[in-house]
Parts: sequence; C-alpha cells; structure tokens
Amino acid sequence: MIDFCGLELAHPIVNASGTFDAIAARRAFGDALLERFPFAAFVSKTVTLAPRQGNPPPRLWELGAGMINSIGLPNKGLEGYLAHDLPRLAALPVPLIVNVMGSSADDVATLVRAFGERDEVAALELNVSCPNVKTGLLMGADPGETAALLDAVRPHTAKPLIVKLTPNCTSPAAVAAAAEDHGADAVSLINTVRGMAMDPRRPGRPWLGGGTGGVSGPAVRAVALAQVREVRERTGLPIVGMGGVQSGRHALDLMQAGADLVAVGTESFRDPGAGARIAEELANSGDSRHTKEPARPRIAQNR
Ligand code: RRO
Repeated sequence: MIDFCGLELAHPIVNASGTFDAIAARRAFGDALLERFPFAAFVSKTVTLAPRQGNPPPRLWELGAGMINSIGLPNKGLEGYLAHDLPRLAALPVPLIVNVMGSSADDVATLVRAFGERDEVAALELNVSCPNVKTGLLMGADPGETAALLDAVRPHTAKPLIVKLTPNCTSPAAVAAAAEDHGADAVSLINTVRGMAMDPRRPGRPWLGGGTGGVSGPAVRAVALAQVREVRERTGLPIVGMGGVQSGRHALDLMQAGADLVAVGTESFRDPGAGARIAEELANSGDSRHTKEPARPRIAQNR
C-alpha cells in the first residue's frame, strides 16, 4: 500500500482527470470493471458550480503523437453531479478524488465546501489550469492568484487539496511553491499544453470549435518530465505526475524525476485497461519507492 496524503492506494497509478469515464466504462464492461479497476484512485472529470454545455464541435484533433482537445468542461454542475454521478462513482472500489473548477474563488470555495462534506469524497483536485475556457478560469498561471485561491478555499475542508498546475505559464514551479505556502497538500502536473490545428478544408481557419485546444499524449512527455523535476526541486509537496505516459518505463521516469503518483490520460483512450497494465509494468520494473528521488527541502535562493 502507498500513502498519498493519507489515502491508502494499492499502487501509484491513477487516471488523469477527464480521460476515463468510469460511469460509461461500468455500462460497457459491467462488474468486470470493478473486479479489475485500472486505477488506484479515481479522479473525476471537472465539476463546475453551474451546468455547462462545453465547447462547440469539433472537439478533438488527432496528432501523430497524441491529440488536441477542446472539450470546454461540459458537466452537470454541482447539483447534477451530487444527484447523478456521485452515487455511481462512490461504488468504485478505489478512493474518489473530485476535480473542481470555478470562475471565482467564491465558486471554488462553494464546490470545495460541498464536496468536503461528503464521505464518498477522499480528496479534491483544484483545476486551475484548463486551457479551453476564455477568461477568468485560469487562476493557475500566476503564483499570487493561486495563493489567493488557496486562502479562500483552504478553510472550507480538511480533506486533501491537490492543485492541478498548468504548463502554459512562466513558472509552474513558482505556482507550486505558492500553493504549498498557502496550504495545498499536493500538486498534479501537467495539464495539457495549449496548441491548435488548422482545418484541412478551410484555409486559415482553425479545426477545433474552440479555436485552440490542449495537446496531450506522447508529444508532451518530455515537457512533463522537465516540469515535474522543476517542481520537485522547489517544493516538498507530494506530486502526481502525468503527460504522455504509455508504459511502466514512462511512469518510472516521472517517479525518478520526483512524482509520487503517476496519472495515465490519453493512453486510456486507445486502451481502457492501460492503467492496470502500466501499474503491472511498473511493479515488475523494481520497487519504485526505492528508485524515486527523495523530496528535497526547498532551496531559498531558488524562490
Ligand atoms: O474540458 C476540457 O476542455 C479540458 C479541461 Br477542464 C482540462 O483541464 N484540460 C483539458 O485539456 N481539457
């Protein structure tokens, strides 16, 4: 068993938020999904206070080494989630981490308070890093804004708060340090890297309905590795590392760069069982707890 912020996990592989629909997978695979659930904890798709339709289509563009998404966080909103999704996700055989996002610190505080009161919820992930909304929601690009958000939400729950960092800013490590100083329990990174694709039939026009989107998959693996290393050098917080992981070797690389857990995202689209396979490959590659770089104290001159 692994201890992550007080959660007991069977192995270090979880899903990246929004990349595995456990409710649809249960419908498709039945109880077999529960018997061999691919992840050690389940991270939900982002929930907002009010329901959202998401971005206009097309929402996906396939790349040679991954994809670009412009989903725009469609979801049922807090009330819809509590009524419809939470009971189903609570039936999963692993701890539930709910990912939340808001257009203001007050919205996020309301979400954190609501989920913080629910026994079904083990931890919260604060999504301050979605690349697919136009204004207001990207609080994670600036250390000061991240600090202010944590000041507003931290008093509302004792449950672990994981801050999901964006790679689309000057210094994710500075944002991680601010999150640590203002009460975060962990950070997760990377969210997707902003990118775009041109419409092959309409010269000069973007393909995605949202214009730009977020790049994920093998294309961003090297970015993730570098940023996890940088964040590890600046904070002592536990890290959930992710970005283009397709194998146990890739997971081990992220752990050796400083991640405590590793999330699998885009790979689950072509193999819904990828999480279990990667966990097994990781276990067979040697005891990662002994090969991972130890957390180092923060170095003052780096701040
Ligand atoms: O829904 C999305 O478009 C989305 C989100 Br919330 C996110 O955090 N990252 C991403 O690549 N897409």
